[in-house]
Amino acid sequence: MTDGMNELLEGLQKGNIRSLARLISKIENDDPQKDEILKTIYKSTGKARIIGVTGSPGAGKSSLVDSITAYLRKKGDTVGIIAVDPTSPFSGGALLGDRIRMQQHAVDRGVYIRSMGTRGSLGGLARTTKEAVKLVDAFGYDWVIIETVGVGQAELDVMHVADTTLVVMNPGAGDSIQTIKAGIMEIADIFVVNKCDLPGADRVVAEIGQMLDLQKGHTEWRPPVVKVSTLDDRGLNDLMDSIEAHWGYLKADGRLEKNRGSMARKETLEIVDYRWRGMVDRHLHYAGQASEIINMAASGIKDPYTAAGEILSQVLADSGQGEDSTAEKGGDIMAILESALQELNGVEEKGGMSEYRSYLHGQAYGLATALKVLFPGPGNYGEKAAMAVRPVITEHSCHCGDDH
Ligand SMILES: Nc1nc2c(ncn2[C@@H]2O[C@H](COP(=O)(O)OP(=O)(O)O)[C@@H](O)[C@H]2O)c(=O)[nH]1
Ligand SMILES: [Mg+2]
Repeated sequence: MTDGMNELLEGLQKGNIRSLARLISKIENDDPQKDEILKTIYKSTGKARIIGVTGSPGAGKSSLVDSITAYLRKKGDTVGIIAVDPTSPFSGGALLGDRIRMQQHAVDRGVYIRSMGTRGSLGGLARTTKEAVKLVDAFGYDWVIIETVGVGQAELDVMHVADTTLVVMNPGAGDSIQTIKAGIMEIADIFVVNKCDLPGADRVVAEIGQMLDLQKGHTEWRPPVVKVSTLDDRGLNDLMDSIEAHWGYLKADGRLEKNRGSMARKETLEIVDYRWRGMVDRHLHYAGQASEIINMAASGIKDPYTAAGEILSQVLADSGQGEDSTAEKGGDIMAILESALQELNGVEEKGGMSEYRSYLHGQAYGLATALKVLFPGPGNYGEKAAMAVRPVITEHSCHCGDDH
């Protein structure tokens, strides 16, 4: 780690906001020391309460975050905000935004607002945002609020790091329940019907209620539906009460630890995935055996299956210390696969979270395929992997099948 970087990390510990901002920029720009940064700060994370706010553009997410922040500041809590919403920056039209901006201008060190640029993040928006949340958490803010537009997989993925996720809706036809994506419904811990000063709020509340009645899996926590208007903050106290109630629910029976543990597990798999892909990319990028093999596949000299197998062997051999360690790596990959399957089991038991589930499916298949190619033959890892994923395959196809 360079001296400059150590200085920044010290600054972070001492509560220097400029250090925090510069570290987030380094993460966004995929700095070579990024992994080291995240490794160093990890032990300081886990203290902040993380709130996710998602919903359609214009639903009033930024305004709501403003209101929540003002509420929390009045209590003396500090708040870091990560906004992934390029269409509606905090400097935009939100009325009450002025309140926070004024505080900021008065050097309110208790609030930090960061917009994540969709351009800047080389490492993928979801990952970069999650990493920024870690930095803000490590900095020591009591709360981290993440705002994303609920449009794509990346935005949904970000919401998994939140302890409590608010889905913001509005009165009116344009935001009718039918138009809301299933994935968003699944991640909601609390529904906020914002702009309840406009007509039709009760109808939306009723529609959400009906939808919740139809859904299974809310036996333990049925997401409350709270009417709010950020114009005069009516309903804000109810919302904050609901957030507290959800926190109480999480704290009971170790759910919070379990959720965060499952996040760390998912994160580990993502890092393995990403580093593994990086290793493969590096091999394919530079002239050498791997890039020659892929060229042979391109020109039809080798079939893609053989070529893939050879490339994987090549990458493993280069990354390790010869053949002995290849066998060890088989064990390592097998362990990761087992951990993915275990996670998958847990997720399936809980129901819901279909996006995460299919992510884990993909992960398991990818690892099993790698093992089959690298360690073929009876009794080897390939066979073990095939057996390990078999129940998942059967169960998965059952979900998709007709009437089993
Ligand atoms: N009538 C009404 N308008 C609101 C309310 N909250 C936000 N708005 C307006 O809705 C627009 C979008 O708000 P914004 O917070 O930027 O939405 P975002 O895109 O979801 O972040 C702005 O013009 C706000 O002034 C509300 O409670 N009632
Ligand atoms: Mg916004």
